Amino acid sequence: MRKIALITGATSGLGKAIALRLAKEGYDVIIAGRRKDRLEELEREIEIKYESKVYSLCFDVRVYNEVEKAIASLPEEWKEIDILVNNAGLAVGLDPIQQGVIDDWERMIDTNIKGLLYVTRVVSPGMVVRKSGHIVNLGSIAGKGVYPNGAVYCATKHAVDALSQGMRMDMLPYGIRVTQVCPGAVNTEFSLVRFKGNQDRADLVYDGYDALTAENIADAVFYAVSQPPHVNIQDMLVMPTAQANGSMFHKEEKK
Ligand code: NDP
Ligand code: 8X3
Repeated sequence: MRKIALITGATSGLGKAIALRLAKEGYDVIIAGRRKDRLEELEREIEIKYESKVYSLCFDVRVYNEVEKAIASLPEEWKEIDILVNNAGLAVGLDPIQQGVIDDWERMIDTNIKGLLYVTRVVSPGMVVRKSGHIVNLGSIAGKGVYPNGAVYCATKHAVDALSQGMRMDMLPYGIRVTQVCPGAVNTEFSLVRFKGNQDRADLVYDGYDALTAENIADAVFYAVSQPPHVNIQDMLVMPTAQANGSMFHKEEKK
């Protein structure tokens, strides 16, 4: 039977890997993000590699009207979304609270909390009517603990943890599964965004150990969505072997 997955933040990193993996596994995928050129590129890649159908939606998850308009614009044959992967998100800055940059805080809160809520608010009523669906939220190790200078990002991911639990309760009568996937460090554009384009500083985050790859997390998402209907993987914490928690890493000295 045909299954449709909507993946937010599909222009990079985890979202792109998840879209490719789900397309490879036979899901038709709706890929979303703000960068149109990257959506077009991914659309072409999926069309060349896989038989699955692909549809792009370009919108900013922080703007409710844009979210509503984009989802409403889906052609009839794309409207019944089976799987929503709430992946779009970011960290901006790494500062103590007393020096925090207000605009950084707003970008994180608006994207990671409000954006996830907006997309869920628009997509979930259809799942409720059909009494079926699966929502996968990208949490983080930052939602399980806190590390210095990261309080606001960590707070947004703690919110994702709480929202995942709440969604599970509210959608329980409708058989909708809610999974939270919480990665440790994954080598994507995440740190480049956090450090506002400073590539050297971003590279240091992944230096001296094997960080996770986006494909490792796509594996985890596929594992969750491919379980039989009576099985819900509620929460997955996936860490690099060399990372114990949000702030403890075992890094090898550079030779
Ligand atoms: P990337 O920076 O590589 O990708 C982030 C994606 O989010 C991009 O596709 C970007 O698309 C999208 N995005 C950001 N802001 C918006 C917005 N306002 N509207 C729509 N889309 C947006 O980072 P990752 O792939 O690493 O991050 C994906 C998720 O995984 C995030 O939620 C992150 O918090 C989480 N995570 C990441 C970890 C890591 O170490 N990398 C670890 C734990 C969790 P575009 O710019 O085109 O809009
Ligand atoms: C991203 C991982 O450790 O930078 O959520 O918070 S971390």
